[in-house]
Amino acid sequence: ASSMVDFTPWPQDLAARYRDAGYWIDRPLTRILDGQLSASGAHEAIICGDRRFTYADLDALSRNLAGRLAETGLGHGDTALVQLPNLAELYIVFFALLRIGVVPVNALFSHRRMEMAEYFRQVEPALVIGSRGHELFRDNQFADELRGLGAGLLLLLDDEDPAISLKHWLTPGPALPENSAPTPPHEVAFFQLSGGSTGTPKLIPRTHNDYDYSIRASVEICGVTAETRFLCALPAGHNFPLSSPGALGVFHAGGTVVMAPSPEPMTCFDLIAAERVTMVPLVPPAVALWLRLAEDDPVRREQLASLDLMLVGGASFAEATARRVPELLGCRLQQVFGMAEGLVNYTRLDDPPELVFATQGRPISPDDEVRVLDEAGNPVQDGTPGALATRGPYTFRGYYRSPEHNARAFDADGFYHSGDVVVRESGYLRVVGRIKDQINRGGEKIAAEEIENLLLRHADITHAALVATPDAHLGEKSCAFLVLRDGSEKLGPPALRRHLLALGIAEYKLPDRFRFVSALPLTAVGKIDKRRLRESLVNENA
Ligand code: J2J
Repeated sequence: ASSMVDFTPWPQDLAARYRDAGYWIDRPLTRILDGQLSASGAHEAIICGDRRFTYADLDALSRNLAGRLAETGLGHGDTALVQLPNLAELYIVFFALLRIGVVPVNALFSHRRMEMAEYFRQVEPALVIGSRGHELFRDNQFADELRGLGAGLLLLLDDEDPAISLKHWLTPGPALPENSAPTPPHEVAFFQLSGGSTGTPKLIPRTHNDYDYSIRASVEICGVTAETRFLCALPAGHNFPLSSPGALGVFHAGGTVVMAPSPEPMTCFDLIAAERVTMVPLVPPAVALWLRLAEDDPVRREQLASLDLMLVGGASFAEATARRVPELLGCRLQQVFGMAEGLVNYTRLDDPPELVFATQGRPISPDDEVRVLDEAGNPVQDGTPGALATRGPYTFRGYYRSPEHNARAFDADGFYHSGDVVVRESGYLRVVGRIKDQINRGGEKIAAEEIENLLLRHADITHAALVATPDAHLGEKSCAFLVLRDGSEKLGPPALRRHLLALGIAEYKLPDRFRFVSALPLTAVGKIDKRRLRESLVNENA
């Protein structure tokens, strides 16, 4: 194959501007590793359980895999669907695929059959890499299905059979062919996952140029250095722990990434103490758990002595909680408001406390253009809430193969409308609401329409609406309002959960609550009145 993976390019004038300003350096993302080899090949890049990988190891292993994959004929124009847990292999595979110009999607480990099948359908991967530790690949059924659908090669971490064992494919083999290379820097390097608000999960093509800029700039803003010891406890493929400044930012600076299986505080505190971790990105519910453990147990709190900086983002973070971070955890706080589509905002390390605690920061780049718009699409005054629209040197220009959705998500000037409601003051943003039909369950995003469609596949359900309901721990939980067919048996939550799980959705997408109603309220224009549904839940709790 020698075609390219399609994407919507930036207009020429903007692309020229981003190059002139030095944002786009026309080098592939693999330069992040190449840069470390001469100076610090022996330095530790990744600590993963009792395994330690130097930069030289990371380079050699990714080259081993790249060489073997290239030998099978994989290269430009090919895509890969990858689903790995928080292990060093996730980065090794990522760099291996980048090296030979195979464009990967990193599915989350929490994704199940529905999400995996959907990503598979969209990118038609020639290669699938999964793990026997995941329910989907425990037996051979799903793997055989994917082979039948055209996955020419399927590798599984820890398989017995060397022919398909990722561990075996990482051992030295055929050398990387001279002519194999990453995709051109202005083309797609990999796909990021969209949190989504539509019926099917959308993919975000990210180019080397745009992603690399967001990483280099984030490294500056977050003060990442070769001394940084970064704890990756969020799902490693997610945009936040990957790039804001993320593991890739740490590799760029020559620091060390310490893998954790989850943000669960007991394990993380032990790892921080043992590996002298200095930096960690977290979502707000995890911060709350960390605060509780540190508060309850002074011995535990001492384990955090090396921790210098906590980045918090992904969902609304209450100011009162933010203020407790330095006090109780003894580290600095940096708020992050980012999106896999591009735009990332940070509070700055030298910002005064009122900005650090009460805002979600300002954009990375002087060339991030941000508009805050009223319902008619006109700019609002500073201090007034409005819908966020943005374009810039690392904000994408179109979802993969989604012309209809792109027509709605982008305006005539190429600004991406994120669906967030923000207030801007002196350039700093606060996230105050949302107009997209999405539930943000502690940083995990749920597209209401996706779940409603799946609920409606149940023979006894005639109408379904999924809305957010406030939750003390997660910030938001989901509630499904259902109208049942006349005369149908009463359906209980367990049966409904079984229905959804059988369809194969990730567990975080299961509605936390169900409410059965005789009809859904409608707005004047006949749409489901979700505001009223949300209000009825709040009143219920009062
Ligand atoms: C409120 N809402 C926030 C915040 C994101 C860094 C950090 C986070 C993400 C991320 C990311 C928020 N306060 N601080 O990609 O690089 C909500 C908004 C936003 C959506 C994006 C990164 N930080 N959000 O969360 O693609 O609604 O990226 O549009 O998963 O999360 O979600 P996602």
